[in-house]
Amino acid sequence: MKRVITYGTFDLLHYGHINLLKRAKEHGDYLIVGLSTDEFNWNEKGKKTYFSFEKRKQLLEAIRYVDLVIPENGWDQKVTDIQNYHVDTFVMGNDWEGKFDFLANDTNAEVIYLPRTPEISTSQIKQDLNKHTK
Ligand code: C2G
Repeated sequence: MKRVITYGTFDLLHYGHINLLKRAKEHGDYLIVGLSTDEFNWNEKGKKTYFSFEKRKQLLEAIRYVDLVIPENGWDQKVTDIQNYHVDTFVMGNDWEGKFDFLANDTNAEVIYLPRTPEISTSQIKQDLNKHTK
């Protein structure tokens, strides 16, 4: 069984995320998602999520491509996650291009960056919603 892992906040969940998860799953048979906790988002990414970790986890677990959701508590857990979950392939959107190449040296995992879905982002959604409200 080929195991794939990816990480993110996934808030607000949109089709760009789904496109990423779909393509990540195509690289194996089992997809693990490291979901950023509320504390990690706030303390490390400066992001206040709209949905709590539990709600974002519920959403991700409902996606057909996702097999397991684990908490992402910090930047430094990827090596141990890859080892503990016997991951073969690490996937991220190419806005992270190059940032995680070290994982290929520190683990046996292949590192793959996939093109983002260009026209959609959570900030774009928020901007559009603000425009359309009176
Ligand atoms: N993504 C995408 N297309 C978009 C938006 C996002 O392909 N239009 C991808 C991102 O490239 C990322 C994943 O969807 O691979 C999750 O995006 P975010 O929730 O924004 O993740 P991020 O905050 O970048 O956190 O340790 C890694 C971090 O947790 C990644």
